[in-house]
Amino acid sequence: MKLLGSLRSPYVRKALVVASETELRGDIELVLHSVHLAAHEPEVMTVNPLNKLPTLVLNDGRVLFDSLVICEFLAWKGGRNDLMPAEPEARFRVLTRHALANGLLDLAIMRLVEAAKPAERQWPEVLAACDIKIAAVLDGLDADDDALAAEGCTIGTLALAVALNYLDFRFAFLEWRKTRSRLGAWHRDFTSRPSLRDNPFEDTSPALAGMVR
Ligand SMILES: N[C@@H](CCC(=O)N[C@@H](CS)C(=O)NCC(=O)O)C(=O)O
Repeated sequence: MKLLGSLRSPYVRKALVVASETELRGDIELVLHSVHLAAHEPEVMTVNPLNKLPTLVLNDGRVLFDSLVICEFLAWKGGRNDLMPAEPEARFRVLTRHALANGLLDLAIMRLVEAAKPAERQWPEVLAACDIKIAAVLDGLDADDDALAAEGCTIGTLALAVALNYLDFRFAFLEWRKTRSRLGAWHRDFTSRPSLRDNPFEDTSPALAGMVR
């Protein structure tokens, strides 16, 4: 299988982490691409007209996206039903946890893109609204740490661990742990998993350095 990806994309990292959890990482060739909302990458577009990473190309040519679909596929292929349970109550809980984590990532990326614009074209209301929503997500999770601990390791909690790591990677200035010690403690324990340690973010692109805030 080929995974079209980038080591600075949190959605790609989530797929790689799930690949490690399911012991399928060795079956995946990571093909690096650089994509941007304001451009398109012909090689990615050939298999995914949305131009999005991650995109998984199976050995028989079938193509899977987006990251949740890829994660579900890997959990199924790796026989890890616990990562995405079939029982409806557990399944909807995991899917909702995943939606919250992916929504947090969407807010972080939106903020990154807005902040990277020349100052005269930035929309300060968007930046402020992103900060309010990101804080609300984090406060809610901090208050709900018992449920988080009870969930164990699922596609939802793996996605959340990656999303919090992404805040550390791009938004260290937010210091999200400062007022959220319970969420911080959950994240510290959870990120000792080898799947998370073995698939770090990497960014060698100097062009992006200015996009951090
Ligand atoms: N909902 C998608 C989001 C993926 C996504 O937006 N990836 C970014 C990289 S971090 C991308 O490919 N952007 C290129 C573009 O929007 O053209 C998923 O979960 O896979």
